[in-house]
Amino acid sequence: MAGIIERYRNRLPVTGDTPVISLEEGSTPLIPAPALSALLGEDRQVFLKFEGLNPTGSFKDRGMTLAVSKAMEEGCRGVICASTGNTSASAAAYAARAGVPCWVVLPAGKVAAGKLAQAIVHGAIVIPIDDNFDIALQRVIEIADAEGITLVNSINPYRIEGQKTVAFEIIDELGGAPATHFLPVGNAGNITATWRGYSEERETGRIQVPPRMIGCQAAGSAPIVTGAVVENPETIATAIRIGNPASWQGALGAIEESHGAILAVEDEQILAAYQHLSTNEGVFCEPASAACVAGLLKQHEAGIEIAPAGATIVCTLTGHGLKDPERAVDGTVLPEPIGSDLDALRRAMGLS
Ligand code: AN7
Repeated sequence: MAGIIERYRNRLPVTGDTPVISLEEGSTPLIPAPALSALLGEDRQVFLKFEGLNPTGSFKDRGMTLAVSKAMEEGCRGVICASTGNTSASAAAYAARAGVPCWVVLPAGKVAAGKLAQAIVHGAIVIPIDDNFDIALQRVIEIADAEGITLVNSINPYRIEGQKTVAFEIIDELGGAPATHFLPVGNAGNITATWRGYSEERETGRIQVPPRMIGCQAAGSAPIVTGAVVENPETIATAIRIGNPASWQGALGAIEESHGAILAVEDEQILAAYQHLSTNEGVFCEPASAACVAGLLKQHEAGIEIAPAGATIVCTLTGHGLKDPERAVDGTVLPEPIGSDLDALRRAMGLS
């Protein structure tokens, strides 16, 4: 399967001269979630758009293929980003593919192990700073501008353009738009991009009514919910530990135009949703991704109708669970090794 540039070439700002730097991103599965569907009842169908199955394990690849391809077309000398982890993993991989240097500026100690490993293995120059993501983003904007290095955070317009393709795929798959679309919100690029994708499909006439967009922020990092910058954002969902989202206006536009909402979910609710997905649906996403399912469960528990009976609901699971193995294991201690005789195995299995 081709990557998103080839699949949606006529919908993206590319020409025959654009070198396509692709790892065959996109075309991710839309997985039915029977346990969540049963919970909502009345034949509502919940689907998980599992963006964790992109080449670097997150939705960022959709935007990065376009951002890096355009950077190469424009003759860039390298790429730079600030990141809570996934952008850096993706930037490092696409820069490696393109053969240009990549600098990543990260909040020290706040990036999940798998993401850091990816940036390192792809040869990025990793610069941890003693500050949070919001400060890191301000700094890389200044450096990129002064040094003529291409910024590949989502304020790069090609990132949003690439990421809008997730909506095209969902419509391709469902044959129409879902009634409601839940997704986690950090820097707010993805809600902006997904909404743009649906809006464009309304203009082409392929859908008549786009979904209500429901953004979910972690309660300790919920500036769009509270309407104020959070100076010291905190959450176990480190990917969305962001206090001053760059695409704040884009998020507000998506929520308003779609008659959607922006919700705050507590870390406990995020972890409960993460557990639900892994143990009941068999889908392993990272904590930030589970925030959107936490939002769905929170609304359901509050008696809010998520979608009409018989309607379709999509949750974007933005990143793979293997990104953050420490969270997955979280203090679990394996039993002491036993002898390999069958009796011992039967006892350990609880069969005798
Ligand atoms: C798994 O990597 O901001 O609202 O620097 O990694 O578009 O920012 C990651 C964000 C959701 C939020 N889920 O998306 C970064 C970064 C996962 C993420 C988000 C991120 P945006």
